[in-house]
Amino acid sequence: MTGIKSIIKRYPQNPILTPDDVPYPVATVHNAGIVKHAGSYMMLFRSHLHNGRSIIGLAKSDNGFDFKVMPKPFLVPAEHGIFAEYEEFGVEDLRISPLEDYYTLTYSAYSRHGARIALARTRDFERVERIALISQADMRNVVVFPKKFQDRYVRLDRPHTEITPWSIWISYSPDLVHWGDSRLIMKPLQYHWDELKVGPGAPPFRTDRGWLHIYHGVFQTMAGAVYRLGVALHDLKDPSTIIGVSDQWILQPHDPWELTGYVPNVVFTCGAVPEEDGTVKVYWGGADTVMCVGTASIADLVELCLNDPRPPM
Ligand code: BMA
Repeated sequence: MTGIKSIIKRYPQNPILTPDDVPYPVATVHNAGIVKHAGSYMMLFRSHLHNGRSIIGLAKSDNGFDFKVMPKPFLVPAEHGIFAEYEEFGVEDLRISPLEDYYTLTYSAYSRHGARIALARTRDFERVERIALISQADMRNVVVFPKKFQDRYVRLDRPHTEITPWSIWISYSPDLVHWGDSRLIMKPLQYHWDELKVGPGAPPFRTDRGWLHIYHGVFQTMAGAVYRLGVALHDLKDPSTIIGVSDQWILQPHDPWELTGYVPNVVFTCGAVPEEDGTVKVYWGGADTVMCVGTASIADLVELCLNDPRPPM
């Protein structure tokens, strides 16, 4: 039914988290950042409240498949100061990058002024400290590499513009707060599964051959947009150089909870966990309503980027 060899093997007990698993009232559970911390999988997932605005919850697991949601939300819109002004309409699609002594958290802050990116950090998934708003509007989908390159932090992001197709850019920072030297590095490809837009997905992780980045791509159909996942490989020393982008998607909506829900035909990732056995657990929101997981061989994903590439631009 998927039409291509399934690169990501879906966990048979998907979905792994639904609104019913959350001990406070929510309409959805999706687009979660995830990381392994002190032997546990920590998942920071997005939920729509019943007023249509989003907050971030925390779920924990020992095996990456069975998650328990904590009784209280992890991050809700700030009530004071500059963050309150820009988070008024909600916080969305959080990514987690282990960086030095902290986990760096990047998320979309929504307000009457548009969508922009906020950066926060946590050490223990109990206390969270907001650091800075790191973009203007209109920006979403910021992922930070889990390492510095020549003393600078590096991020991928996706500005909105009507002038060029929605594409992936790279930027650099000495301190995680001030960003610059921005360049466009990857664009949607015309008449291709990701022709409408591409955007960063999970924070990239290191492989022997390069940094592997699982991104999302969108195709417009007569029945609306379809969100799928793809994969790109970035140079180990210079992440602005893309070594290869798989021509094929690696996941498309297929299961009933991916085909219908809050937004139909969506698989959308904000997190993946590489494991020591050479596999990666990829986490995605199904139809913006539930959380799912699947497993892929890292070597297979790398091979797709190297052996079956499409041009990055
Ligand atoms: C994007 C973002 C995601 C969402 C996706 C599909 O623009 O809003 O949070 O999962 O659309 O609705």
